[in-house]
Amino acid sequence: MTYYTTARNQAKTQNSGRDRLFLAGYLTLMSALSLFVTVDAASAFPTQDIQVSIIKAKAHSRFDPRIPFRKTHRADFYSRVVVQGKFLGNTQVKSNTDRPTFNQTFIHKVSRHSKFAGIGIDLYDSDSGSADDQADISPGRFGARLNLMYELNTGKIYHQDRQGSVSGPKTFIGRAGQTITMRGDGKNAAELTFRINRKL
Ligand SMILES: [Ca+2]
Ligand SMILES: [Ca+2]
Repeated sequence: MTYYTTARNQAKTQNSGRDRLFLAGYLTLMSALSLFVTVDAASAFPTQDIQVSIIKAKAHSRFDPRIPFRKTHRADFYSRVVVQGKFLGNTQVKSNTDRPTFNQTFIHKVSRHSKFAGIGIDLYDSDSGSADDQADISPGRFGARLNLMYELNTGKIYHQDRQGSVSGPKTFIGRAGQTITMRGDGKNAAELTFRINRKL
């Protein structure tokens, strides 16, 4: 009985210690959050949301070896999105289909003081047991990645064959809100349909 009481008291002491620890952690978190909010509100830079929607893809080459009576030769596509050098995420992998539909949107805030935002879209064929193959969705001589330049104040979208400076060669391909399809012409050719929206 005595032992039980002692054990219970010990438990009580431990609990209040844990409560204090929890409270300290909570306060640290709250002050960190308030700091974050303060900094965000204090920065007078207006931002613009850039929304990159990966709609669908289509294979124009075979990505996996053919095995009789199986559909495994079809591609296992997923796409990855980078805006202004920041990796925003991957879509889901759509296994064994050469015409996957993704309909996934990635959002990135950019300062409206920037004139252009660089957007990179990759399409990969997932492979188990070896490195994933990159599909070519960029027309032109260079690279498989789709390098885009998005002009913030006009909503114009440009393709750059080779990722380079803003002043480098670029081709106008459409505007914000339009559904755009780009097709690669090299090894592992495929096409990707996407849309870029902006929320002011
Ligand atoms: Ca496959
Ligand atoms: Ca595969």
